[in-house]
Amino acid sequence: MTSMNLSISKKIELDAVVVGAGFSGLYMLLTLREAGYSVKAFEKGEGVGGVWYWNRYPGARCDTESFSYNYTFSEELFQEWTWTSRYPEQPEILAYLNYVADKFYLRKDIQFNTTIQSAHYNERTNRWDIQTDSNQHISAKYFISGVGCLSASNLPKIKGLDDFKGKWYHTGHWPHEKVHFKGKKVGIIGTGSSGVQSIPEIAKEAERLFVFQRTPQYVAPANNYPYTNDEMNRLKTNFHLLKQQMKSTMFGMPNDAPNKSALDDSDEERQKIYEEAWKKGGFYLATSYNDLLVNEKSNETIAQFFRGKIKEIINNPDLANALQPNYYYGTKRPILGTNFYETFNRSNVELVNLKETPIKEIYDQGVRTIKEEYDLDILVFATGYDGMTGPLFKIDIRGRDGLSLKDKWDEGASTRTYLGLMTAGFPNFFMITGPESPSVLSNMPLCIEQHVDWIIDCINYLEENSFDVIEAKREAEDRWSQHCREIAESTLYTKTDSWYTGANIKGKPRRFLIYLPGIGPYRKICNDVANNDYEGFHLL
Ligand code: N01
Repeated sequence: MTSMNLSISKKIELDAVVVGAGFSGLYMLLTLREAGYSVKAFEKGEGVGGVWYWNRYPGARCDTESFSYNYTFSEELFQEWTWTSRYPEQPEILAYLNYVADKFYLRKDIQFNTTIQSAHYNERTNRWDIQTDSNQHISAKYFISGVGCLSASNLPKIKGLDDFKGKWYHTGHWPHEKVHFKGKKVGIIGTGSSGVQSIPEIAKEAERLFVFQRTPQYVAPANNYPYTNDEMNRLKTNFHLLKQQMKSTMFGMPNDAPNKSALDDSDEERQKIYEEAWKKGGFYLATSYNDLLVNEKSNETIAQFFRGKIKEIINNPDLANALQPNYYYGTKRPILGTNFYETFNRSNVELVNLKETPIKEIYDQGVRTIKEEYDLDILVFATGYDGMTGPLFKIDIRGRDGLSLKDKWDEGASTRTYLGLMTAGFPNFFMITGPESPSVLSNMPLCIEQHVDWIIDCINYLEENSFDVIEAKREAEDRWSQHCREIAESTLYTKTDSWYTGANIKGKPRRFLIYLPGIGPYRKICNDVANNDYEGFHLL
């Protein structure tokens, strides 16, 4: 192992560099340090938190239930932390991650306000040469990405934004100070998870709110509520059981979808199940049956259920029609909301249907569609992210022969990884929740823990057996990528334009980059690979 040398020159020698101080970076840093390696995490923000540091928009909260949206590696930590409600708000998650950073003394090994600009593999030394924006040069044996899947924001190139005289914000880079909407005319573009959460909150304050909607969405009620002490105590008492259940399911939640098709039930039975799930709120609707995402007819049953609910909630029939979704339910990320549809009944809220009247441009006073001008004081972009590969491409990562990750993955639709953990030609470079891992379709903290545990075991194995290098074999990654693709193509996911497929980013190769069977089955595959002397990897 090498020792840290921060003071003598700008060249720092480390065993490992971790990018980011969100859920991934914090836990990776902790495990590496506890195993005795010299390691430093580099974080662009001023504090820990990753996406939860940046996403401070009104209404921002997680839609995974609190008790499962946390680390499970430490029972002590689980017992110490008390969540206040079913879905944690952004400030509460940020407070949790700060608590974790303090509890495990992580800050001393994190350099904040620092962006990793490049990481180049040096074939002569078998190490990564890493450069930061504060002109530091670091040499590390292991380069580990904890950049997350949704940290590269997508600001659509709409003509005229520079001319806009009002203020504009992207939900993914919200200011730290409160944005005041009172008395303001506000426009918001986008009705994905971020838009759906912020629209009702902004509407409560703004004088007028114009919602620019391109695709109507299926929004299930979150049904948030405060936890009682009894409920929290019950969850804490059941820590081991919960952890065991979460580790084995597809989504990393304590319960899975029942082994039943939506078409097995009569219309009445199905309606009853959907009604109950709607009342419970959360992802219960999405997991009502096991074939909603593979069978068009089953999917249509739940799509119709949503359309009926929207008609019940919305007072104006034309408006209800404009809010009717018509893509396959669940093939864009299922959305949970609180009073989302109800907000359109407010007199200060207007839906602008971009399917009928697309945005032409932004002008100095607001947004111009092909039909009308909307004068605005504030414009909010809830327009999402260049998912999965976007955050990695922000760093100039180069492997063998100087090949950049971007060039390797961008040519055609050729993003290829082995297990979503590594990619051929980039030795000792690990990705936490990388493309082609279960990531965003399973419970993220749980996926992160699984990846980090696998990576630390792998590094220990390499060190104990005096290997300099681990690298994915090309045939192994070809097989894995094809396996991921075949599974995706047997579902309805690939039939819809979404950030899952990269279709939201102009010019991005269309490719579904998530391992669909989920974290439970994936964990077993990764363990088998490791137990089989890291089958599919070169160890040199
Ligand atoms: O982004 P999105 P998001 N003109 O890509 C529209 C996670 N997350 O930030 O559907 C007009 O989902 C776009 O329209 P369309 C979660 O995984 C979680 O909301 O492409 N509209 C869409 O309506 C989520 O899936 C939480 O037609 C344009 C919206 O912008 C992911 O982050 C909270 C446009 C983008 O929706 C991303 O969610 C927040 C244009 N040029 C986020 N470009 C929770 O845990 C884009 N749009 C609750």
